[in-house]
Amino acid sequence: MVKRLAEVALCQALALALATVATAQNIPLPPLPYDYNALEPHVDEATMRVHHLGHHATYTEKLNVILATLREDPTTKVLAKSGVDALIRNMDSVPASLRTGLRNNGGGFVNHEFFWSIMAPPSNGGGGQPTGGLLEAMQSQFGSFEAFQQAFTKVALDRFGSGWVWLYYSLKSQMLVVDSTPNQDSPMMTEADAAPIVALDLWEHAYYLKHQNKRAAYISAWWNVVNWGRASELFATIPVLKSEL
Ligand code: MN3
Repeated sequence: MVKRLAEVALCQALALALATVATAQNIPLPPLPYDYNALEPHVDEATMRVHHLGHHATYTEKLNVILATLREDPTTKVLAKSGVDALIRNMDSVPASLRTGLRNNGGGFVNHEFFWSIMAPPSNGGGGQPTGGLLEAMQSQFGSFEAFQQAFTKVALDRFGSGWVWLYYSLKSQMLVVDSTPNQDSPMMTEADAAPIVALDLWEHAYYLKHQNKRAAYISAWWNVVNWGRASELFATIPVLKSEL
């Protein structure tokens, strides 16, 4: 009996140790770079809380299950270490059985982390317009910043159902691109060296509490919190990316 109890205790200790190792390897939910109410009144606190603690947390949890599955197999173990961005940019490297899960949950993980990073409170850099090279590229390609905003808004309104609208730089065509993707897809999934500059979540969970079905009102409010300083910095790093190709 004593021996049996010792065995049970040992098993429990081993299970706990294994669970601790697995948990230690888990990617945590990336924190918001500001308070939940920081984007008020343009993006409301209730939406930010459920969006981050509900939706983004769920994508993160499900991504961790996929990464744990990759780690279990010696032939795919190395992939789990390559970083989520690298996996998204190279979906074909992942076993077909895990690809849909990675597309949805890896996409959801990186898209939301990026989305939080390109917003800022109006009192701390949100709104206005870009500067430097990004503004010049917009003027050259779209005619003006306002014309870019109109093009971006149109693509956002035309996306049927859930998805994202993006401004990204295509290293392949050496141009800024405005386009939308369905679900949690990213331009990086179809163009491995696409460099996202800004993105807007078009899922109803991103605006329904405040704007109900009025996507146009959500987009219009969102311009007040776009972190153009960050977007301009991202654009400025592109020549560095180019030289690394
Ligand atoms: Mn979302």
